[in-house]
Amino acid sequence: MSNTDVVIDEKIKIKATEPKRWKVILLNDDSTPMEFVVALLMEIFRHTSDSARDIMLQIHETGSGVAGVYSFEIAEAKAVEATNTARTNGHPLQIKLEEE
Ligand code: TYC
Repeated sequence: MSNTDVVIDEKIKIKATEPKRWKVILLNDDSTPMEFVVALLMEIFRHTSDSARDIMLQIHETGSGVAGVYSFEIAEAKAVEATNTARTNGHPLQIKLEEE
């Protein structure tokens, strides 16, 4: 081996883990309109109309649902964008992030 070859330490290789993923969770409330939540899930979280409707109904019936799973930075940006859109339209929609 020449003195310019790179040796990857096996211990470092094993310790390198996948980056953590974060769930963006929408919570139910009594006044955010169903159609607004469906539109938000389609526009910000890139769902189809069918999957957006399914998730919205799950939130409505169980209290919460996962809009998507992302790196922390993307999850935070989408949560902020969705919250701002909700507030701009006068809706109380609550969103939280949870580690997967
Ligand atoms: N429960 C709301 C209604 O009956 C609909 C709703 C769904 C609100 C999902 C928030 O994250 C939510 N209009």
